[in-house]
Amino acid sequence: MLNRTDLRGRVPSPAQLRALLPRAEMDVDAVLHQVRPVVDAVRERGVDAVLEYAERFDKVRPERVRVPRSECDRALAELDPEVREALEESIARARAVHADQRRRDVTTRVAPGGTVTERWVPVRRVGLYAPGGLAVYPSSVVMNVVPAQTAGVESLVLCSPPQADFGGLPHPTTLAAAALLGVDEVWAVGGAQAVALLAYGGTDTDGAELEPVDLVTGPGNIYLTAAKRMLRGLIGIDSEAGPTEIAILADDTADPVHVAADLISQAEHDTLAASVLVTTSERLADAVDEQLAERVAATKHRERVEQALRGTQSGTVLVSTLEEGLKVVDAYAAEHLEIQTENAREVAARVRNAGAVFVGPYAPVSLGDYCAGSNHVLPTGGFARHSSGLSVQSFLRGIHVVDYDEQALREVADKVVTLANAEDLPAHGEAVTARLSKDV
Ligand code: HSO
Ligand code: ZN
Repeated sequence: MLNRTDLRGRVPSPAQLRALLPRAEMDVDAVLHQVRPVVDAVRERGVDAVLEYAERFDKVRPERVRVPRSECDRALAELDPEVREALEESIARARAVHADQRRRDVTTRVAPGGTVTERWVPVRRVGLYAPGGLAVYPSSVVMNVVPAQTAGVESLVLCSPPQADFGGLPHPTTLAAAALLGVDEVWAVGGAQAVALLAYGGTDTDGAELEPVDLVTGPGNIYLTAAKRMLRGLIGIDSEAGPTEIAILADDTADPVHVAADLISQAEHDTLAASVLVTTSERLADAVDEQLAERVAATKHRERVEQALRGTQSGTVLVSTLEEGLKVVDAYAAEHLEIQTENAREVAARVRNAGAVFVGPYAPVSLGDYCAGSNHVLPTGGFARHSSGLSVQSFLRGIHVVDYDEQALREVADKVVTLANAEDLPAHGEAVTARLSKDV
């Protein structure tokens, strides 16, 4: 069922491997020209433009864009109690993990009287985006809100598209998740308009103000991504999210049922999703193919899954050794990487590039999607080679605070002057000597 590439005994260079394991194409630049007029209109006409686009794209024109707090409370009261309990578990675990990961300020005494402190300061105001329509992901609301709150972001606003089926409000599960998390500013706006409104701010039909934000995070469609790319600089953004990916490094100790189930689980997201098996065992590869045929036939989103698994972005790679397998998965740099091998922990410790690593037979990616405590907003498209997933860190800036007294400055003054002169920037040196004119 999966395309097969046999690299046994001939694993090529990382660059060649990347060509052998192509990503699905998502050409954000190609839609920039469609998104620019939307961004310009929201900048010039604010909420009026937002409402026009709601009519055009979401097929509903809400009376106002800001969602009253009472609507979030109502959505929470009406939420299925089992879903509520599961969301609460997800939130509690994510909070525990993220709280431990908040960095502490560090002060280094460089010389007597001279210190540099790295002070971690939260971004003041953040806009979080939750997609609507087909993709209603309360779990992604959790994964964006929890690290922001843990970082100490004091002002959070959630945007999600208005839904015709819900009277122009965002999806009720999204509203309920916001209420559970204690986010009380929610606006019903989607797509590129949402990013523009968050960046420029605006005034609602009833006079409510949306104050511009400093940073926007959260997944969305290609138009939202294009708006983020366009407005980056005026606002900060998280990394651009592409279609989801799972890679599994497995040997013949892996259970083909687990492997197949996990490959299907992420293929369920999107026809462009990538499911990649890297294995030392041809026997396992065959057994996984058999399992896939059986399970895909019975899965709810069969067509989508089939298309994703048959796409050139998915496949099986045969390797001779786990060593070679590690080279392949490192070159690929998957969003999610499962290690289903003997001594999985040791193998996992040797992975260099992955958004998140799932170790052994009892850590499927879907555990991480909802309830492991880890974050599920992870780098796709090979970005794991240079970037991390969303974390508390994404909402903090490290500010270096330089604190030297006279003696400490005096001691290093000649070095500063020398370097300043070497760069032909003598005024830099003079800023030091002017303070120490007595005897430098
Ligand atoms: N696997 C997705 C996250 C998600 N899964 C949300 C289910 N809901 C990207 O990491
Ligand atoms: Zn998922």
